Amino acid sequence: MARRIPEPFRIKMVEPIKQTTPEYRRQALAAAGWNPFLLRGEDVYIDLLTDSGTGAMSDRQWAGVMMGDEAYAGSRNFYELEATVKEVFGYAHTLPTHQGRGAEQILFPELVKRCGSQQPVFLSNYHFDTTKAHVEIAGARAINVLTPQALDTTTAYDWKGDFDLPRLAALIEEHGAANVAGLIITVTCNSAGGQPVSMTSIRESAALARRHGIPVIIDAARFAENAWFIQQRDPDYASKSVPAIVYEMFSHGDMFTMSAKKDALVNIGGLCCFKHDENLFRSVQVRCVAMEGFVTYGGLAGRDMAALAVGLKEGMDEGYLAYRIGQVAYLGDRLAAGGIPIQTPTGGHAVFVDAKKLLPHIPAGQFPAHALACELYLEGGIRGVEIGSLLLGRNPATGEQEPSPFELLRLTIPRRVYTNDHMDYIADCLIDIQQRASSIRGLGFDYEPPILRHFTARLHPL
Ligand code: PLI
Repeated sequence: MARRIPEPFRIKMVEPIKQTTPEYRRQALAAAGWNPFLLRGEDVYIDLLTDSGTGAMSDRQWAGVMMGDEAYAGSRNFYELEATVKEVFGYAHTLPTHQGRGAEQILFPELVKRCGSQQPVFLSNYHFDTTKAHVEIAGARAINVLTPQALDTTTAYDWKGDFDLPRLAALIEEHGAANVAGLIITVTCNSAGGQPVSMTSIRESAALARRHGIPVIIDAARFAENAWFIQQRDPDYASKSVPAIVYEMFSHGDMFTMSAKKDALVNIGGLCCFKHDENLFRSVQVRCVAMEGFVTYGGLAGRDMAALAVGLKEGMDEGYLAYRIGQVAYLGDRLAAGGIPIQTPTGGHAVFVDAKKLLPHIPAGQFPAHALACELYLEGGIRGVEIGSLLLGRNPATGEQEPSPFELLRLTIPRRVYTNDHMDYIADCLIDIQQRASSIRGLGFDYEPPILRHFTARLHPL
């Protein structure tokens, strides 16, 4: 077995986390309506709800925080951030935003306006939930064009974040290029399991869009993890550095939106950046002032921008990335060795457990992955998140619950927060649960909100 990569840092400050008893957890979960989203964070021992804004900042980032320039306009930290964006991505124009969805809300309406179509669409390998929401709020439709290889969790494939390129070409023909407001390349592809997009898919999808005059947007939340996968898996890039691969990836885009809460290693922040297009930048700036904040802070404090500028570079450190993605892979390997079905290979930021396979006796309408999430909390105080039928919701036309193609439990690993011993504990808990899998029950609703129900629904075991 390959030697595990240990943490490339030592710990300078610790945050105690509460250890609870099974009885305490049962009461806490019942009070939360059997919905881990409604638990108090302090009742969770290991929190794997998301990798967004949950990472640990470095001493250099905290030093940056102390150097915050809180000028309303023209903060020094903005100019440092803008210079870092130019260096890392080669993009001329930078707007800070409060987080990823802040960038989406100021950019997409301008792209729709510019497209001028009555039936605008965006095409993406896969739109993240908020990305889809902002596409729809801007009056467009969000269409996913993911490689079919991603749907088969049991068969390993290196590039499960890729576009289905023939289908992308067909969709551009079908809708007419004039109706396509943008091509969104999501790196890595979160919804497919944190799976990477190959340089070939980035290059060819962007070239196809460019031939049709369609703007190319990169959803850059996990840009560094994607570049690391390219370096590891594509022999043409084995000798290139991660920063060089990042630069090349972004050379294929016209603009990017970024939730900096992931690979840029900050607790809050986002970016909306443009390679050349000054006109578009100017019109998005106007929206930024109205919705996010003045153009040199966009909803962030000066100190947040300082930490972000440092984090953009730290997130590309190859020693860190080898450990980071190695830790996720280690958890996946331990689970797979214990017989737990997972999406293979593991992605950059999370392990996705296939609850449809682990709990085949629970039908989609009784939410097997959510039942597994509850059981994992009861077992070990660990909080994961369901990506399945509960998240999918009902068909708005028929009101029927339709089964989701996936019933997954996402175990999302925050960056630089938990040790490899924590990974062993998570694996041990899930392997113990597997012994009693057939006794786990599905859930029914006590309260079902009409939209985005997974956040606030209240349920009970059947
Ligand atoms: O949560 P925001 O607003 O900073 O970012 C939205 C967002 C955009 N794109 C992608 C690929 C995301 O993964 C994303 C947020 N992801 C969250 C919150 C997650 O838990 O995966």
